[in-house]
Amino acid sequence: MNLNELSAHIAAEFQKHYGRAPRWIVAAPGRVNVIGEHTDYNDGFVLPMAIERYAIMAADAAAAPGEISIYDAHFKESATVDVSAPVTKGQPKWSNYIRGVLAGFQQRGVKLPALDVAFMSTVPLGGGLSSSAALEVCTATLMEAATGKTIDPIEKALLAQKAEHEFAGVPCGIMDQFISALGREGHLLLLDCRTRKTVLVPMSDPSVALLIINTNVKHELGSGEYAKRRAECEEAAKIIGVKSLRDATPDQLEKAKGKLSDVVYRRARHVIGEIERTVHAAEGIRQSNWPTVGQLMYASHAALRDDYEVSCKELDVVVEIAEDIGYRGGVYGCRMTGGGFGGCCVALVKADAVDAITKKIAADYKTKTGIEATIFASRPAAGATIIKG
Ligand code: GAF
Repeated sequence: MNLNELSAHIAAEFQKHYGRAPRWIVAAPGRVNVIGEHTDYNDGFVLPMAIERYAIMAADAAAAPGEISIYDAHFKESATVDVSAPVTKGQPKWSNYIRGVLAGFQQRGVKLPALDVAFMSTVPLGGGLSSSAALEVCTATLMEAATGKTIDPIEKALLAQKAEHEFAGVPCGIMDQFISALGREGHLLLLDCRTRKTVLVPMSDPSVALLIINTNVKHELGSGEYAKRRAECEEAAKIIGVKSLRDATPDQLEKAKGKLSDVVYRRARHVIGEIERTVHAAEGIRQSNWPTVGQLMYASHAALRDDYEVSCKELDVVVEIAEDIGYRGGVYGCRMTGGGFGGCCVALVKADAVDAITKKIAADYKTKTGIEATIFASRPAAGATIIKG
């Protein structure tokens, strides 16, 4: 479903559930990170793009005061949030992404209006494409629409990130919420996670496409491995004697090697290398130097697999298939994307080979793992928008 169809769909669902038309419709996209993985919480660079998959909400003012009712139109499940008092965590679990954002608005001194809301999402859940950030940024955008108070997109992204930290328990960096709030059609976003400065990188060469390959192995970042990686990076920075790994050079890392455990050394080696790869890849994209960008993607995957240890068998299988198809078959590069431990790969491919590559990856992946992959292409989409209201 494209955004227009999705918008009509959620309006119809709202009408069916609440018996009237919605006054506001808002959406926020998921993302795919082209390169720059596990660098955001190390003050490094990331290079994501918003994808044509969205969390979308339709809403109207509610009759019952002090309450926001939320209807999940896909899973046919509802949640009610009491907004007459400070919003706290609650059930069902998915409502916490929304609750966290509502709490953030309250902390900014905003009196929350009573609302009836219907929502759905076309961002695959647990697929490493930031379904949670899309839901958080979508909620924040709805609050802007319903209160008439716009907030700066960077503030909005930070508010959504805080919700993820405090209500979902994932100590994530700023990448996912930033790209969902600030994405621009036709562009990747080179984000300096230290200064929060963003540079739009055009991605409009019609000869290439980005393919997203979902292994359909669900990833779960709340399980503790993500937080462990973050702590290992902090340990490395402390021992090397820098504020964060952004400030460490490969030389400094080698000098400190004797003082670092093997694991912490390898974590740092990934991060330091990945920050450099990301800056080079952005340059490569600007110059349409696709073979170079592709090689950087493969190198990123190898480091995430061997040094950072956040890949999994199925992600590795996808990358191996892509490497086998190779440049002659139209694949420039491929890597896991997002937090890892399952989820998606992203491949940079020749546009005229998309169909053949999709068929080949799907067939070989099924043979090797017994799992059906879901594969789709996406152009760089716009960030969060108010569609109606
Ligand atoms: C997850 C996090 F939410 C991001 O902040 C980022 O760290 C990413 O994993 C890894 O690059 O998506």
